[in-house]
Amino acid sequence: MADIFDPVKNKNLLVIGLGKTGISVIKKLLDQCSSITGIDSNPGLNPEDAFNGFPYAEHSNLEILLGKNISGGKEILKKTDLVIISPGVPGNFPIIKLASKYGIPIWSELELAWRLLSNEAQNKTIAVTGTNGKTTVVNLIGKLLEDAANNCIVCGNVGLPLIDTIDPENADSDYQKSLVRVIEVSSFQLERIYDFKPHISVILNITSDHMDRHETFENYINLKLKLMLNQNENDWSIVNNDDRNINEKIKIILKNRSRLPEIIKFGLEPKENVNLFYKNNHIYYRIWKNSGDINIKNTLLKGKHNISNIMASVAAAVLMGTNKKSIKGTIDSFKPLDHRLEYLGYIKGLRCFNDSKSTNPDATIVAIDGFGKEITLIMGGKDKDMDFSGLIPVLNKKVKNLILIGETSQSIYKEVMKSYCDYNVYKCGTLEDAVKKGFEVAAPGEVLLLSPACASMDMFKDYKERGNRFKNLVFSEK
Ligand code: UMA
Repeated sequence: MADIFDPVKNKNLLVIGLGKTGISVIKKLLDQCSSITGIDSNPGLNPEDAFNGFPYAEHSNLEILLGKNISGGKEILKKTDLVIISPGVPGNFPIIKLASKYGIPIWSELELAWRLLSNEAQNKTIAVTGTNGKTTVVNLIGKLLEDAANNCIVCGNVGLPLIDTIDPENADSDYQKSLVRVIEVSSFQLERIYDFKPHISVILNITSDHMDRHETFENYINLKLKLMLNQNENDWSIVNNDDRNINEKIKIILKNRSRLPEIIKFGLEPKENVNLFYKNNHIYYRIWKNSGDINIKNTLLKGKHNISNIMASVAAAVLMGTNKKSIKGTIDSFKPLDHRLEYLGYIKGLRCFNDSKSTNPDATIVAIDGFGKEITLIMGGKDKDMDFSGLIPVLNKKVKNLILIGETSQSIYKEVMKSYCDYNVYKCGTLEDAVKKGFEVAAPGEVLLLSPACASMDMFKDYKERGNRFKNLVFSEK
């Protein structure tokens, strides 16, 4: 019987980035490879903390190198057969450029994990990408399948590397054989895929994000659509018919390829060419031999964008054989995730919401859409070279006070000042000051909303830490 580790057996690996991804890769492969060199440009990284109890020091075939200018690039690469790169590490990292020059294969963790999966397991994969809504959709699909008695695991960019779902010792167990992997996939992970081919791909929406990494919007769209490029007529691709960027690019892809997945389209309006649409609180679907409608009046997921997210998830569930009654039950009970327009309560006369997961302008546009002109909005964060021009005109309709924080506060301020603006604008050095200012300037009955439109890493570890800090600050005002 083939060993699942054949693609890496006895090879010399270079693992770049020692965060969640790199550490998971090393732990899984250390006993299979001749050697692993793990490098990270953070000189202050503590391997004891990173490996969290794993006896890494006992493995003589593991070398850890830390520091901004990791020396000996050429020397390391002389003995490297394969490079595994973490999603957060950009392609212009010096040793990556050198590895490319030497023709050494460079895989993302997604590609690596894919090659370790059996064909049977590969055929039970659902991969979801998009600028916004991915995490909600992977969790909803996971719940839809679980409630219909499937074994299922939600993984990927959501926080659990795909490689962690592989259990070589129990690969033949009924659980592993029946396991459906619902994978959240980011544009970073798609940069270095080659064979990765999910059985069902879901492409939710594409709007501007991560411009500091991908440079042009065109590059970003192309990367997102790589999710479906290896798929063939035995696979399915669920796509958003309302998204112009997806639609235009898919037309080109369909024209130029001979082997294509079956395309399932969802859209908010009833149209001839869509397989799922929304009307009067119902989702209507016509997917392969299945058709019907589901009343989603009771869903706790609010907003038009969430109707699209529900349609995408229903499509995946129907393709996996889930029945209508079970789907409705799950949609009725599924709770919005933390940090996505999460209602914190009526505090000191204000309705307070935490939307820390909004890490790009489009997510904030969607978040403020459901409110009237009543918002004190806390916005700003890490600078990703984002274009805020689409967001600025929307602020006039909804915002009474704009409170800016983080690296982008100056550039957003400049953009706002260039436009006509009828609301007050404040700049604050910390989130603490911003929340204080919010309670000071918002009028009773109005809304205090954190929806940053930017990533968090200029001030926080991640969006969760930012959201939790916001919640604590708001609750301490009670
Ligand atoms: N590092 C370098 N050199 C660099 C950049 C980073 O050495 O130039 C090192 C850092 O010092 C750090 C390590 O790389 O020690 C971090 O690697 P990483 O940034 O790839 O982070 P991981 O901990 O491996 O987490 C990654 C994803 N992070 C990113 O894509 C930035 C996580 O997504 C994901 O949950 C995890 O893998 C498991 O799959 C987070 C994310 O922010 C949530 N994703 C972006 C998003 O959703 O917008 C794409």
